Order: sequence, then C-alpha cells, then structure tokens
Amino acid sequence: MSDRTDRLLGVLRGAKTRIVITGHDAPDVDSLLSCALMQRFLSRVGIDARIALMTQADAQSSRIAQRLGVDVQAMYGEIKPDNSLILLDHHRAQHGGQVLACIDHHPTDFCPDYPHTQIESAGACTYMVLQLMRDAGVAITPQDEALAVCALYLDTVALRSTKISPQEIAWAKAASARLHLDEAWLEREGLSLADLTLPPEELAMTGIKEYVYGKKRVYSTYTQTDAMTQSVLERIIAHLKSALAARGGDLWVYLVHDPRAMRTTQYDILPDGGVKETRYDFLASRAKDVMTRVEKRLMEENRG
Ligand SMILES: [Mn+2]
Repeated sequence: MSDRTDRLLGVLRGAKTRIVITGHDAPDVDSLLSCALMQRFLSRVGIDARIALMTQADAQSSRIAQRLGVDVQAMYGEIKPDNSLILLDHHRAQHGGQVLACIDHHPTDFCPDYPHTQIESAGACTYMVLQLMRDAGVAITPQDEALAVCALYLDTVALRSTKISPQEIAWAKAASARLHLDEAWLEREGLSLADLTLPPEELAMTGIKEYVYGKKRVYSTYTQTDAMTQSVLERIIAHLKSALAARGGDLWVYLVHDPRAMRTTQYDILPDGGVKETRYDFLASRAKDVMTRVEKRLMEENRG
C-alpha cells in the first residue's frame, strides 16, 4: 500500500464520529458511482461508512446507476453537523459536517486543507477510487470495474473531453470489452445529446453546479448538442439572466458542447445582463479548462 492510501485509511480509522460519504449537489453519474465505490472499498477494509446525498440526482444519472446495480434511493439522507465527511467528486463541503477527507478530480489553485486531500486530474472520480482499491490490494469485482468504466464514459463526453488521459481512454475501452459492457450504450449515454424540443428553461439547467470563489458565487450549466440554433440559444440565455438575478449570483457560466464537431462555446452571463462569449476549438472540460480560469479571475477580483 502506498503512503498516501495508508494515510487516508489512518485518518478515517481515527474518526471520532459517524463517517459519511457524500458527492456534490445535483449528483451526476460520477458523483453517484464514486460514492458507491468508496463505500465498497471502505467496507472491504473494515471501515463502516454511510452515504448521504442531500439533493436528487437527475433522471438519466439515476437510471444509469440503477442499471449498474447501484441503489440510488438508498443514497439520499441527511448530513449532520457532527458527521465526519468524505467528499467525493467535489472539494468544498456544501452542507456542513467536519470534512476528514476529499477525493476529487476538479483542479484548483486554491486547494483546501483537510486532514486528507487528494485532488488530481482524472477522467472520473470513480476511477480515482478504483485506483485507491488497487493500491490497498483489496478484492475488486467486475462490477466495481464497470462502475469506473461507466463513470469515465459519462463524465468525459464518451472519452472525448480534454480531462481524460490517453491511458484512461485505453483502460476504459479495454475494460469495457473485457467486461462485455454495451459500448454503443456507453457511447450514446456519454454523448447524451440534448433534446432541443424541450422547453428552454429545462435545457438551460442541465448539470447545474454552484461554485463559491471567495465572496463570489457562480452558477454553471451546459447543453450537449450538435444542433444548437440562434433562437433556442437566445431563449436559454434570457432564462439564465433571470435565474442569475433570482439567485443573486455574480456570474452564470453556460457552455454549449458540440461533441461531434469537438467544439465548446462558453457564455459568461453577468448580473448587469451582459454576455461574453468565448470559443474553444476543442471539446473543453468544464472542470479543467473553464472553471479553473473563472476561479483564478474571480479570486483576483476578490483581492482587488
Ligand atoms: Mn466527476
């Protein structure tokens, strides 16, 4: 076992209160599966932990997790102020509790200082947990590996995002073949092209995340499509302007990912109604390419 895994387990064994595993709000597939896999890992090393998610996963994420044998309904629960928390797939606690450890793949220049902090670039947080299991030498079942494969496809636009490494792509493809997973299904779910006939208010809110950078509060959503039109885009942006005002945020970062053209467009929506457009000539990762830059800029504004 590496020093790092040893330290993580040492920190958890020293917990004075109930250990609770949690993912970020509006849990996506990677958040659900990384929590499930972390709980399995800990149970195999004799550490008892419960999962608590305080907000509902969307229909697609729940459906995918259920298909992989993960009981999503059992994951909802309360986080109490005295719980010892393990944060998965995010690194700033959203509901109180005492953070003991965090395992995350959202890069930041402003790393939190928990007893155990592991923030790395990786295609999926679930894959980081699988590596911890390998490192600890615990038994790994085909179903555990399937969770990591699926999270990689779903969190990286079917292995296309810049945040996934060539090694992870190679592993995901090989493991999916070895485990006889339905690759066409993984591909389709990973691309998850939006249905543009849905109401713009609904399209506007996919993948919502809230970020707190010092005193600034930022919201972000995205749409995956190869068929965005000017009129749909205008209606989405109009909706986001009022959503930003209603929530009193400082910025709304809305992304349009076109996985077929391999391009992303970023719209920064400001409280004064201004919209700034940035184009990427590649499929940008929200965590790696977009939010790291937004965070840096806003942290500088905080200081200034
Ligand atoms: Mn993730």
